[in-house]
Amino acid sequence: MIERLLPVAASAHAATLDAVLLGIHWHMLLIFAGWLVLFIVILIKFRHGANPEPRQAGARTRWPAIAIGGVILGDVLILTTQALPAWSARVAPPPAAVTPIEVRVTGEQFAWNIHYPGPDGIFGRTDNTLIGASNPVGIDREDAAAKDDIGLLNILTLPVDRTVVIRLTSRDVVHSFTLNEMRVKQDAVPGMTTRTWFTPTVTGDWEIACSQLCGLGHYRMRGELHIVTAAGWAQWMTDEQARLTR
Ligand SMILES: [Cu+2]
Repeated sequence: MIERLLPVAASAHAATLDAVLLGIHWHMLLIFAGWLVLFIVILIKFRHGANPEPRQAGARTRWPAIAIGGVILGDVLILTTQALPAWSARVAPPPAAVTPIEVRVTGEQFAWNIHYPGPDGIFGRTDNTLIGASNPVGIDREDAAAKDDIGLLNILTLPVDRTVVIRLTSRDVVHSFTLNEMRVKQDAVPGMTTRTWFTPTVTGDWEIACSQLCGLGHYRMRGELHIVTAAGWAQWMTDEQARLTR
């Protein structure tokens, strides 16, 4: 039921993260209900009418310690069985057996600059002095490896069922690259390259969002995420290559 409140889960690791989220919320709900019951019991049991003389001694049973111990145990269980394994899987590199597609994403106020290596899979040289309206990532077309590179503003097109590694950085301030449906959120930090990876499992058209308040235009720092079929991606690549040679 609660799953329906979340964006569609469209990546291979989404179910794991959703399970952590749900586990934490059920735990919180249990604690909330427990406190509520305790609060009502205390209101009734220790009302003035039944206790004309105040008792200074405090708790005489072990129940408070048991209850707090139970909460701590629940926290430790969620951490060790769900949260830490899920986190370590997310920060580890993708499995060595897969050949991922690599894409570079550079955040700036207020856009996402996306650099695809093209069919050769090699990122060509980039030069910041070449950055312009038609060349958002400053691809140097003189470089042999750069001839087939694709630089797009705010458009991330990827094939379904292929692992993607995103190399992230920023040109100005800290941004946060967010693909809700992929359950991906990673800071883009100037002067530093961070990595995030995922495997889309569903085709669809969604949004790239920035989850870090990064300036007055933060609200419009929005890109497009298109997850297409393998054939659709091959076609997209052909179309982009045709645009390059035109
Ligand atoms: Cu931003």
